[in-house]
Amino acid sequence: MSRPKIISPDTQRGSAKERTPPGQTLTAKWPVLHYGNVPKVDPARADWKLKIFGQCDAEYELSYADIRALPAVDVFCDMHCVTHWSRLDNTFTGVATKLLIERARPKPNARFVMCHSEAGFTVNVPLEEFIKDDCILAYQWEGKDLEPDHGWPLRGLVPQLYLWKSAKWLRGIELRGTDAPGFWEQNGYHMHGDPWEEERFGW
Ligand SMILES: Nc1nc2c(c(=O)[nH]1)N[C@H]1C(S)=C(S)[C@@H](COP(=O)(O)O)O[C@H]1N2
Ligand SMILES: [Mo]
Repeated sequence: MSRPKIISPDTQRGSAKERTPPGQTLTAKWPVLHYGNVPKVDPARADWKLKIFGQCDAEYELSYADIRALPAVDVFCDMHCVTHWSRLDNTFTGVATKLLIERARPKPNARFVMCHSEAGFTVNVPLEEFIKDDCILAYQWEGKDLEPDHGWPLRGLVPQLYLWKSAKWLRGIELRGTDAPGFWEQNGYHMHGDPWEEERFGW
């Protein structure tokens, strides 16, 4: 079955050098970064749900099987970590955030999302940016299921922002009328996190 392939706009900036934001160095490996331990997650358990809630008219939950049965897309994108590494030419597979968010029918005042992960990790993203065509909830990388270290069974993917905005081990998306700092933002990271503007730290 052939899936739609979405080309992340930042991959079209030109040469590898032109695709590398200021202050970043390219790596061929995919480093692992997160706070705390890798959670043990069994998405086949009945209590594993992805919840879409908050400022919307139709809150809902999905099981992991529900998510894997939804239409999938491939996203070709670059990753930029605030710790100064970037990795070009990645293909992730997952479900379009736009499809998931629209189904919840956001209220007109919904302008931000807070992603909620295992163990209480959170990250904030403007709603408009979270539902861009190349933003997905990903379960595969290069055609294989994600490794637990990288967020299996499900992670956010927001390629136009620093990688800390891509929550691993995702369990919920909250629609909000106001912005609020997530875990790393409370620890000094930028509220927005655009790598091209070097929005690394501070609000
Ligand atoms: N749940 C969770 N997701 C997270 C984090 C975390 O601490 N917990 N760290 C973020 C940070 S700081 C980075 S750089 C990326 C790293 O993703 P990777 O380990 O797959 O490279 O995950 C992000 N997602
Ligand atoms: Mo990070």
